[in-house]
Amino acid sequence: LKRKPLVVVTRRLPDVVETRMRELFDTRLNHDDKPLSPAALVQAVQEADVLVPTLTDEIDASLLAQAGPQLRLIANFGNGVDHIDVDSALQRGITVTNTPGVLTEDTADMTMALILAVARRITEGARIIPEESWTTGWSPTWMLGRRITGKRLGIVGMGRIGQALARRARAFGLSIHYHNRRRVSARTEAELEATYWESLDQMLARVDIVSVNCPHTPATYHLLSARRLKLLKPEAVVVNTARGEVIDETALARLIEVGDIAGAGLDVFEQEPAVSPRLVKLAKAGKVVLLPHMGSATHESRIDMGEKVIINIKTFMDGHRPPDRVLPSML
Ligand code: 8YV
Repeated sequence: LKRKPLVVVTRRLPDVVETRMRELFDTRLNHDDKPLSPAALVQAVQEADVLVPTLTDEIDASLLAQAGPQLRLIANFGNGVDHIDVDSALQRGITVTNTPGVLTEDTADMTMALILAVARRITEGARIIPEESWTTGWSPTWMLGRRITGKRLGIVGMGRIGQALARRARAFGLSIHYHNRRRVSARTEAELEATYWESLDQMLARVDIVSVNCPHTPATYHLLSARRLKLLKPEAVVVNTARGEVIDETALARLIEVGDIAGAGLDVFEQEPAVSPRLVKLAKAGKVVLLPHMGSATHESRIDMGEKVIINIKTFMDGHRPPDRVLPSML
């Protein structure tokens, strides 16, 4: 009898996903839900046929160098693979998969929520009544935010999430501008009434809201650099539900502090879970809205992500090409 593959999962996953995994594979789960220690991660790559990591696991070249020859697949639970040295995995003949498509709508919702939260001061306003500080009552000039209808949204990265955001933003009366490595199809552009900017610099100088929706790769690290952030209008707002590393966070904080950028809504940070004290201070002052990496955090997304992981493992183990292979051209 062929033995079942040993699948090592680094974090707790929804119950239905774990149950299904146990039925299909010889599954080693992590009931603690704390990230595996470096030693436990080494042990995992030495024993597992399949590793199921998440973004809290650093799968770098030195870890992969310690992997046993039985490790054939890294089936990431999540879309972004910037915590995995994909090149080094591929060189060792290890296939890498991710979970695209199933968290698109939820992440786009959260992006829209951040845009509204910053522009209309929602989190700031939501603190007032619980803190019992609504003492003076309503006033015509109090808690004024900025209208979003009629404003220009610049989307950096027009993939699935960028497009899902564009559809939502159009319903809110925003005009859609985007920068991407490649222009999207004429049909998609027409459907979204989106204007393509080959030059990110030119787009940044013209938009009122900029949303980061591209992956973090060597090419996008600090894509929104200090120099580029300075191109934004002083009324502009920056939103990020992708990866912290795409924005020079220190420069962003500084520009908001001095009033060269109006505010920001951030769900991701350069050194998670640590967040720069300057950003925290700005959040207390109501200039920025900070969320702890919640973009795809719905029950539905997590279950669908788990199903994708299972399909990728099962297809691979059956000797076929898994649907969500990560290829070097994507990085
Ligand atoms: C997850 C994400 O929270 O998919 C991604 O890239 O950032 C989120 O969906 C995380 O990746 C889970 O590993």
